[in-house]
Amino acid sequence: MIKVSRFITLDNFITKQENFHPGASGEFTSFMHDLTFAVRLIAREVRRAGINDIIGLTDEINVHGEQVKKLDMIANEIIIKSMNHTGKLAVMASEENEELIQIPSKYPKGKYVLVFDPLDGSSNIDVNVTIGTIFGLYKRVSTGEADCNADDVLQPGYKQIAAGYALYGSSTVFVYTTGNGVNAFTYDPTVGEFILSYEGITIPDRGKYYSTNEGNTYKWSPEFKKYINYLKEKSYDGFRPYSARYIGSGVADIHRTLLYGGIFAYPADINNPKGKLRLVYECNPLAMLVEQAGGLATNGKDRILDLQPENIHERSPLFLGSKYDVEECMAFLNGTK
Ligand code: P6P
Repeated sequence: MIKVSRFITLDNFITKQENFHPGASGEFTSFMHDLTFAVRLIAREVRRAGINDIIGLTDEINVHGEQVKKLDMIANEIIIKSMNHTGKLAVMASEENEELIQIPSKYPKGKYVLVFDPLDGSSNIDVNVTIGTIFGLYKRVSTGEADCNADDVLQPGYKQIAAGYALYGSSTVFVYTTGNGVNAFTYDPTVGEFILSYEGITIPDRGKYYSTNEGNTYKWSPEFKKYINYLKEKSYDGFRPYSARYIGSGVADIHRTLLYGGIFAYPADINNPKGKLRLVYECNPLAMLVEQAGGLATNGKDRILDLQPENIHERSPLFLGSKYDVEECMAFLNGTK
């Protein structure tokens, strides 16, 4: 799906975007160059995973008690080592690290705070399903040369100055926003550049797809069960019954939702009272992208981007996608429909 009126590389696009930000120092441009370098290194490892035989479980257990596949660790290390010496970041937080990732004292600190999930959807690595990297970027709030503190990463999502993801699928696609719309770039390894492939992504006001794990149906609230059953009913409104689409790799499911519309939902359930997805480095970046594309993202009650995180790895229920679909889902959840 190529929707562009011009051929332009990501580096040139970002540089031109500086015009939207008077007084831009070029530091964000440099940050994005460093980040997309890390993405290209991760893409190389993902593509070689089967050949390198690095697939398979390690004996490592991550902060959530889940066995970490080697590729998660490699992606995490690639991002940390690509970003910690650039002088652009003051601190980082990753799904794979229980604590904040401070900038080594031998490197200069910068003004940005990076939060990321290095390889989301990792349970799909062995079956060659699309996986991805998710990131959010904030301005540092602490001051001075001392180590940064949790306040720097526990900022509400509306304070993000940039957010995006990289998809490692049939091609490597980089999607991001700085608050001026959403653009996608596809990596062309023959020229070694990310090239603009979709300019100004806008999510349809309503879609025909719902994306949720129906294996959890018995654990859902009666209201959400009622909503999903409603979507499956025959009707003559030209939309219902919706089609089910669920890969189990959040970035892939949400990328499709962004382009085709509909709703992605990972609700709270009897086992996960706060849902499964992580607020800081999954829900907030994805919520910024979907809102910038004209959609909505809520936790079932409140706007995701307005939530005040209490800890780095906290979870949140997530309902995001087309405006009409999210609003209709909320009406079922609050009992008005
Ligand atoms: P379930 C992947 O592990 C992930 O964090 C998201 O990428 C994905 O949307 C979700 O979990 C899938 O969870 O419980 O449906 O397998």
